[in-house]
Amino acid sequence: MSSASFTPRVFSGIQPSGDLHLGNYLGALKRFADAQNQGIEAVYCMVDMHAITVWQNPEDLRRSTRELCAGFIASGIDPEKSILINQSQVPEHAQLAWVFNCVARIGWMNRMTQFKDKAGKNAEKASLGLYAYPSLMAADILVYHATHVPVGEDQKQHLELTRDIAAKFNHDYGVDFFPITEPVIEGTATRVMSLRDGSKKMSKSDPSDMSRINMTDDADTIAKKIRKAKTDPEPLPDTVDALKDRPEARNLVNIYAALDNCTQADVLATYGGKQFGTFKPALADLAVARMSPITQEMARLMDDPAEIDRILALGAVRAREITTPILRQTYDIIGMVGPAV
Ligand code: AQP
Repeated sequence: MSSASFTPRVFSGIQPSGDLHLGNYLGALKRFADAQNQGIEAVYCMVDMHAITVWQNPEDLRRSTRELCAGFIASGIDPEKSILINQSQVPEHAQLAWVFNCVARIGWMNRMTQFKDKAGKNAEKASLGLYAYPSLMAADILVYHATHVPVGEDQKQHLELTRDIAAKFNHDYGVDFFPITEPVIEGTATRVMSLRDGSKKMSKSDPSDMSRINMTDDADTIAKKIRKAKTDPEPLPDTVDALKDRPEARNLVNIYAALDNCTQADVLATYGGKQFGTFKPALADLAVARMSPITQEMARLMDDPAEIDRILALGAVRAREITTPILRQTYDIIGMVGPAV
């Protein structure tokens, strides 16, 4: 069964595993906020159980989870309209993940490039959780019967696996129970690249802080990072096509377009033929103008962690109204004895 026969519902998650950066904002948070008034129920999740697939200092995990919640709200997600949760407060995610561990095949997991990238040459020493991560991600989505998942391009392979797991479950048990989820990967910033290397995505775990703009950076830091961003010696071209083999230039143009809600062509209509000495200060001003109010609001929200905890606890109650019956029905389909559904 495609997702078309299910009530539309959006789910997406972000790991509280370090500082939020511009890639998370443009590839995820901003798009969630932009979509909020479309009248579709949405669940946004701080995926703390994914975060612990690599070791986290407990105090840092607590702080990052609250800061991420502050980041969602400061970016424009209204916790009254959308459901905001941290994953560990909704135990059905982990319970369904176990079922999916028994549906997914080891060969499927072996193809996941994120595991290969993160585990590197030391795969034998990686946690079992890091390996099984995509199965938990499938459960995160399908425990809500979510039909649409807005994400950055890096998550495409995991979403294909989610579809495979849903299809195999439905096939194995002869049901049309889980939707075949649609990834929503659109806009000019589905893959924001490192400011130091246009071939690598901007990432929390990059050892160089200069490679990313953090959502907690102040105006001077943002301006400095953009000034020092790697570029080539040519002026900006007049056409989008001419950016093809210029990854660093393309990245800065994409960032400008995403921050300004316009297209790459619009940016080049203004800056085509101009040197980076002109473009970078304009980009820095735009980035500061867009990010500073969010950074300030995050700091204000972080002054009241009890309020953040209250929002997450309320979100979990609302989430479980959806997840409890879906898990119960799943158990019933696979033959586990329990209350009648
Ligand atoms: N560079 C990016 N460009 C566009 N979107 C991005 N996302 C992440 N990086 C970029 C999107 O942000 C959402 C949450 O990501 P996450 O934190 O759960 O995933 P991640 O891939 O682990 O983020 P990082 O920063 O890359 O962390 P590390 O360094 O730990 O791997 C997702 O929608 C993701 O697509």
